[in-house]
Amino acid sequence: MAEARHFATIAIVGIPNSGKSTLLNALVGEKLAAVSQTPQTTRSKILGVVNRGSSQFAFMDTPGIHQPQHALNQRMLHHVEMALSEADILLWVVDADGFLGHGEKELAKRLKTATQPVYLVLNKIDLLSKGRLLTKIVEYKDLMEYREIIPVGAKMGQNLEPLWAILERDAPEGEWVHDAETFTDQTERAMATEFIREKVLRKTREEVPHGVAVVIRRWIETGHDDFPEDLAEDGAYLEVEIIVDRDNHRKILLGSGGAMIKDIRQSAQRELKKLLQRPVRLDLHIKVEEGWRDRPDKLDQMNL
Ligand SMILES: Nc1nc2c(ncn2[C@@H]2O[C@H](COP(=O)(O)OP(=O)(O)OP(=O)(O)O)[C@@H](O)[C@H]2O)c(=O)[nH]1
Ligand SMILES: [Mg+2]
Repeated sequence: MAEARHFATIAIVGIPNSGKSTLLNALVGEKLAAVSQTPQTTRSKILGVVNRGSSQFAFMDTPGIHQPQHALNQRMLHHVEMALSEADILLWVVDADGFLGHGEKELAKRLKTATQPVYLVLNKIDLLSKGRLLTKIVEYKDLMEYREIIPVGAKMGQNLEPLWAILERDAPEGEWVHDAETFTDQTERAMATEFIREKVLRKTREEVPHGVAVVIRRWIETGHDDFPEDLAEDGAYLEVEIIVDRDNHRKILLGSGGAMIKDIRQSAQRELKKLLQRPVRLDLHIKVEEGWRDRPDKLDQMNL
């Protein structure tokens, strides 16, 4: 008789910057989600599928939970709620090197009301000693009950095997939902958009990253009238708008003599070449759209 199949939907939740997207990428073994040190990097729900033996795991990376200040943030939190309601297993990712603050305490209150088991993932173990890690475990144990507590270092892929072993042990019996080749629900276009925004976030600070959105206006392949003559035939030419909230943010993004936007363009182009595995030419335009984060029509257009 064939071995029984197992299937689990797993929500990856936590406050901003704890390393949720880094963990998703590490578990899937592909870069699916943008990663940066700016809180609120992830704005939607990102699926990553992994098959191991008889088990299929559907991980959902989610935006970091925070106080919503704009319609955009409310939509971000809606993605988290969706993931929390769909999942069989909740992975609560915390920055073990960080301070256990108000955000974590509020989240613990929310997770206590969940019907699913909560697995505490203490991330960034590369940054702290064994002694401090033990102190952290004690602090978090005070907040609520966990099915398991698993220390990992998502960035360097440390200690992921024990996490896999636990997930394989606990995945409920059930048919696979995704076919064996599927590893994400993200289109190349969606990933390209996110990776361009990631480059902007990595190079800007404070208020600028939060007010930035990226929209691919045109994606042109060979044969089109506007396809650049000097681009290799298998290349892709992308006309991209970087939307900012204020005119002074536009100036910051441009940088002196256009140095900043040039830098962003070059690093985004490199990243997209890796993603698409062919030559890419990016054309970036900065556009000011004041208050876009509170405009439902804009958010709809951006699939947020
Ligand atoms: N040292 C170290 N840094 C890590 C580790 N995991 C993630 N980081 C860093 O933490 C920062 C935040 O990582 P993300 O994966 O973007 O965090 P996130 O939880 O998805 O953040 P939001 O999308 O904003 O909610 C990045 O600078 C990562 O490189 C880790 O294991 N060790
Ligand atoms: Mg993220």
